Amino acid sequence: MEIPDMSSVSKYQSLFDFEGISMTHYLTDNWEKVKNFQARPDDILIATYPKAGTTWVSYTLDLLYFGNDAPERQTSQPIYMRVPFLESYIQGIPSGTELADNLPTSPRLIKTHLPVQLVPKSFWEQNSRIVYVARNAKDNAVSYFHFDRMNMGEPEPGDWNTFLQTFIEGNRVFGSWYDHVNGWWEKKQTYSNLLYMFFEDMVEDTGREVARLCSFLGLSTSAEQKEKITKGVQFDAMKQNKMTNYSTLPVMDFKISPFMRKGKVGDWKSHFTVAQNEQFDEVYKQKMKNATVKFRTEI
Ligand code: PPS
Repeated sequence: MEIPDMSSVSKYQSLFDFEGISMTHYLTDNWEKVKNFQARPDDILIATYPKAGTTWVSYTLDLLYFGNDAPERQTSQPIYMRVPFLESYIQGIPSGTELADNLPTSPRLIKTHLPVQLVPKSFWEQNSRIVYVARNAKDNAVSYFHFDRMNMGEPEPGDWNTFLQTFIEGNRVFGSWYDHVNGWWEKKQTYSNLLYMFFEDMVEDTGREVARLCSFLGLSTSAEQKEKITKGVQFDAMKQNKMTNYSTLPVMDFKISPFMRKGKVGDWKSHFTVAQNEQFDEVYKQKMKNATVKFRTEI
């Protein structure tokens, strides 16, 4: 595959308020097309707050649907081309809407990090299936910090403490983690074609979660196939796999941090100081006081 030229992508993107959410231009400059995107009834939207397990679930779904197709798909097409990032509009690769419009597959697998209220309305009108993945706030924050260090299209994170404070304030790209996970959780109460998954469950028992996905999607994948897929989507396998580890996307500097970094539950313990943890827990209690969604910070 051709390595995209992304040399003009700049780290010095400032965040601005977009419909009440902190965003950068790379994610809003194509907004008319995103807003008017035509979803199809068989589309599957993979929605997450950034760094919650998007790539993991995207690749799992890709294997479930297309794992037995022409081998070139698995060997020469990176995951970000197979599963377009809907709102992405970044130099060097086609926009998310363009890629999605031109996907030859059925179903189309489409990725988004949008909070629920900004999802193009055609997904709801078409009753498309949606898989939402959530990850506990502490690990999510740590993963996001390292991503903002290594991704030249993301705003500077500053040091860990500076990053953490902006994360708590909801001032990172795609806004507040708290609003994101709660907004999607509430949607699940009224929209039955939404499966709400947790990163921690995937780590605890990937095979069980693959089976859950199959049952939600009405797939009659054989036990043997499910087992093969469960193996293929393990952290080490995906880290080695050039098509899933993002090493083909030059906007990321793996010398700073790899995309497939640790893939663990509880890595926050090696980042949070005692004081940061106490402050975080205090704010969490406040922000999540009316929330019914529950997270595990260790398994
Ligand atoms: S992105 O940029 O928002 O699309 O990133 P996303 O894919 O949502 O999240 C990246 C984190 O998910 C981890 N990951 C995995 N963990 C365990 N097993 C598998 N197979 C796996 N695939 C991706 C990845 O390592 C990032 O988490 P951290 O904690 O940084 O390692």
